[in-house]
Amino acid sequence: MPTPTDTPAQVIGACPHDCPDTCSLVTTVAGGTAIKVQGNPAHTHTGGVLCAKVSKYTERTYHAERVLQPLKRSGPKGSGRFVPVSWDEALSDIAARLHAIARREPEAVLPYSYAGTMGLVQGESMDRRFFHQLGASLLDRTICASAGGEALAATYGGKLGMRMEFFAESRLIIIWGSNSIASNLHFWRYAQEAKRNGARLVCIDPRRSETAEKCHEHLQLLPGTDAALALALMHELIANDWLDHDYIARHTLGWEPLRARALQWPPERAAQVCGLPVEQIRQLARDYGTTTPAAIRLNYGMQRVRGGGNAVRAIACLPALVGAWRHRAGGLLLSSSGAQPFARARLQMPQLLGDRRPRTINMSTIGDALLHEGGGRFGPRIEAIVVYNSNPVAVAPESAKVAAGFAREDLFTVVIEHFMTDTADHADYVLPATTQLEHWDIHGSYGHTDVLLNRPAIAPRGQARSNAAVFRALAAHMARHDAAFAAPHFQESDEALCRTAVAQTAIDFEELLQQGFARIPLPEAPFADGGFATPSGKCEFDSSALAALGVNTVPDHLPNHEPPTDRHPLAMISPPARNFLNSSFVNVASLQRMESRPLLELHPDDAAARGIADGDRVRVFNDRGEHVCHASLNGRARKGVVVGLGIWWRKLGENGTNVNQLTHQQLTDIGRGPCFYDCAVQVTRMAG
Ligand SMILES: Nc1nc2c(c(=O)[nH]1)N[C@H]1C(S)=C(S)[C@@H](COP(=O)(O)OP(=O)(O)OC[C@H]3O[C@@H](n4cnc5c(=O)[nH]c(N)nc54)[C@H](O)[C@@H]3O)O[C@H]1N2
Ligand SMILES: Nc1nc2c(c(=O)[nH]1)N[C@H]1C(S)=C(S)[C@@H](COP(=O)(O)OP(=O)(O)OC[C@H]3O[C@@H](n4cnc5c(=O)[nH]c(N)nc54)[C@H](O)[C@@H]3O)O[C@H]1N2
Ligand code: SF4
Ligand SMILES: [Mo]
Repeated sequence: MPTPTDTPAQVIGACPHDCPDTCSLVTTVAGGTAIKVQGNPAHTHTGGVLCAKVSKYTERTYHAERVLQPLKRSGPKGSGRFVPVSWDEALSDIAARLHAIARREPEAVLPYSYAGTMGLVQGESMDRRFFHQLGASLLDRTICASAGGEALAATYGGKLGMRMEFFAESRLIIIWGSNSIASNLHFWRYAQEAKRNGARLVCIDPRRSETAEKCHEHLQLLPGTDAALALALMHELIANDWLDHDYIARHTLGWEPLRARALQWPPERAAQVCGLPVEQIRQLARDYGTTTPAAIRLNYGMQRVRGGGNAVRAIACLPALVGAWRHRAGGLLLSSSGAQPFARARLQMPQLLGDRRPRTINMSTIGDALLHEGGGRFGPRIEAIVVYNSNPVAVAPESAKVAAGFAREDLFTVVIEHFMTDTADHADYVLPATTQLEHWDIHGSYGHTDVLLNRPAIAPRGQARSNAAVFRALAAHMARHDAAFAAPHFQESDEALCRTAVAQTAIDFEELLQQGFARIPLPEAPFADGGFATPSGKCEFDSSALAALGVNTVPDHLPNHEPPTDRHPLAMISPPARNFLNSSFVNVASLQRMESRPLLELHPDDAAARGIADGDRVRVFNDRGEHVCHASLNGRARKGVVVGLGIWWRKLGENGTNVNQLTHQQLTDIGRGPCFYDCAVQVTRMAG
């Protein structure tokens, strides 16, 4: 840790946010205060550039509303009334409460965390050890990527794909279900380089996003119809024999059934389902079948629908059909996280469970789980929940139920946070967490393939503690009730945990200490000569692993759970706003100003049919609830689809809701994921 000094020092860190770019940060510190956070020019993928959000990281860190001391609830649940208490008082009481529940029914305790920080130490180390020792319920962390992730694993054997940097050499780039400019800015820089070298850029997205408008071609399809489009592309590849027969024969499994499936999808049929001009589909097939190298940047935006897993599988088959994998600038990238070398089991210590096998709760149905809906399916009622790195009351689907669950007076709730989020408002105890400038951590990426170290740049603000420090201290208090918590693995420091994460891997910790990042040694073209990590060693068009799960083994188009109806005739998607990171940064004034207020983008025809003008107050509703916001006729929404940009805090919404008031808890075909973009609504104009 740097000692306070008047000479500015520069500390190398890593961006902690749930973003595929995992930038290397340089924080300038003077007199113990962080002055500014910039992109590290020495790190190739960062290239000295940060997004607008993290450029404001000091504004977030020194925010006047940071929680800087432990707080105890003093009013009714959800009232947001708290009084300060000492760490010792808070932790003694929390340990006693958790112990009392756990000695009777350990599964009644539930940890709830996601990717507020992606760091291994602050995200999945001491916390996991603590809950494993307790025997608490396990959490199925499905809220973002599990449909696509498991679909990709069924097809390729893991979350692997093209290296991000080689997109710069591609001749055709299909950006599929991703607003790269908003959510993957450093990939967009490579795509721009390719464009300058003559590459064609195509975007597939129901919304005319910032990215779509900068591509040569935009296929503005209906949400949840990507598999139909992919199958029609295959149909055309077959019909015109734009196939790499040698690659198919040597490196794929199940070509005959996939071929039969694709032949059921002539472009005319897909055009109807997708709401696209048939010629646009034919043109894309021609481009894809005749351009080498061709690359697909698939992202998680398109898998938040019922058939999201099948859609990812259908798209993931395309590169093998044309042999795109033969070239390092060809293939597909959804996630590169499978390349991370970390010793996760050494951090999380699942062996602390012993022979206990706790039930697993799906985080995407936390509303039902807390309300104990589904009865026996969930087992014992959840009596205590410990939330960190997540804001479920704002981000989980069907939030009326999530909020009602968190409002249960009999639920003991601990929230470790930077701010009084919608979730923290419902806590019994709020514990102050450090930000990335204040703690150690180590990071992999799901976009590029480097490992980064985050060094603390400043001392913790107020009484804030890192997540790992909180769980160390909690374990020490638990040890008064249960000696198992006195074991040395509950005392490992944050810096030591960083070393444990890369112990016995190809990553040299000294290199990380010196320059802040290190490269994972990897082949340039992962599947040039096959070598898929599937059971067959091939790209599995037909997946035996899925057969065991009762899922169709050859990808197909599955219609949405909620197709539009007469009562709810508009499909709603709710992708992230550019200047927020999920529900993080929503309270940073300069960024909030850029996003103005909760908006619903509508197509001018859909607006006119409802007498709605730009800026009007509107009521968006379905049978689950209503959300009040303002109409935006900015030309981004297609007919029949509305876009509610996320994810505002509920308490900042006009009627105390956000878009998740409207979303439902049904799950994806593969991976048990949420279906945020598979949602039907109606919209009306409101007075005033
Ligand atoms: N600025 C910013 N960056 C972020 C985030 C953020 O909140 N803000 N969130 C981060 C996180 S957690 C994640 S998971 C990633 C997500 O990264 P991406 O998956 O790239 O997500 P988005 O940028 O939301 O892009 C999703 C796009 O998919 C479109 N879409 C919606 N439904 C469909 C569909 O059915 N088919 C197709 N083809 N497209 C569809 C949306 O209109 C949107 O433009 O981004 C990360 N980066
Ligand atoms: N309608 C709709 N809903 C969505 C989505 C959507 O596109 N549409 N996107 C979904 C996706 S992709 C995702 S990934 C989820 C994201 O959901 P979450 O993972 O819950 O992400 P955030 O909303 O950013 O909340 C993270 C919280 O962690 C806190 N935090 C950050 N760092 C630390 C730390 O070091 N310690 C502690 N204790 N806390 C910390 C932050 O202050 C923040 O409040 O939301 C999902 N919800
Ligand atoms: S949010 Fe993404 S683009 Fe922004 S600094 Fe972090 S890693 Fe880089
Ligand atoms: Mo996500």
